[in-house]
Amino acid sequence: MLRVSIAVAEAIEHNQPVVALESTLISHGLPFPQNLEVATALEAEVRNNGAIPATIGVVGGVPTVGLEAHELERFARGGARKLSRRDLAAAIAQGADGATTVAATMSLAAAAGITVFATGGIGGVHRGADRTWDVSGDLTELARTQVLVVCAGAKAILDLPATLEYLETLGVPVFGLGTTEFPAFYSRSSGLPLPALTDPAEVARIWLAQLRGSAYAAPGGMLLCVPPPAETALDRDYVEAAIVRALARAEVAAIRGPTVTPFLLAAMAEETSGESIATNIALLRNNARTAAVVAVALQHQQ
Ligand code: PSU
Ligand code: MN
Repeated sequence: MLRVSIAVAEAIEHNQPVVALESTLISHGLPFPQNLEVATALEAEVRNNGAIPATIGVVGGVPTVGLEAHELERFARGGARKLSRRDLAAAIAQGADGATTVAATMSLAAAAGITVFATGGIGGVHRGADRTWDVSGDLTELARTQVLVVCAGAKAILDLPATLEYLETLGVPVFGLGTTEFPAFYSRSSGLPLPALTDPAEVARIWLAQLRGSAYAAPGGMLLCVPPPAETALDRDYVEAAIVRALARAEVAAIRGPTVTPFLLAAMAEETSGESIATNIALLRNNARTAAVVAVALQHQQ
């Protein structure tokens, strides 16, 4: 069973632009109460740019597309599991609250008929993955599920060149909007080149071609990378030094599996005296705005 809120169901039925939003960044990516403010702000950004927001999560075992305000608060206060695709079945069967990652959000968005989704940074290939095999399920989901993901690249705590290589192997198209480089989440540049687009209408045209071509040539999703806003973006060398310290802490604490990303995000906040959180929030808002603009352009072309 999939519960779709009335507002979202009506928008889908009337072919209005809808933007999916994830809930892991609320429950496991940012501290309370900023996370609740952000959850509400992202929905407002989507609305103010002409689309309907659909924040996705599993509420008491029910996969839900379009969380209500009191549910956003419940997720922000903590206690929800972190659900990637493989965790959905257990959360449903056990009646649990679960915050969905990019992978799980994509699969529920697609099930509801939503094809545009905004997040912060996707999961990817972790540094040291040649030892740990830690590669986010977000990448495999992008290969099989038809959702356009708008992000600020992959989180900089990851191995960015390896993440791009992996996306190429999986056949996932990756573009920069207003940039010729893969953004590094907290910083605007990574030195890794991307094909650049400048116009959201062009993004929509390419995404539509991928959607329509899925039957014969191009199944799966697409990644649109938007650099973090210049005002809050952090210097690359400064971020890199903080990442090295955060990774060392994760190593000492022997963090493994799904807790790695939340641990590193919290450690980054400490290592940058909270600056990483301000950047994270600014880029999330920017991505929500961009996704709404693309969703509107997509609707005009359909
Ligand atoms: N982007 C953010 N904050 C987050 C995440 C992304 O700005 O907390 C989450 C996303 O939900 C992403 C997840 O799917 O981290 C990746 O986790 P993992 O590496 O364990 O797959
Ligand atoms: Mn992982």
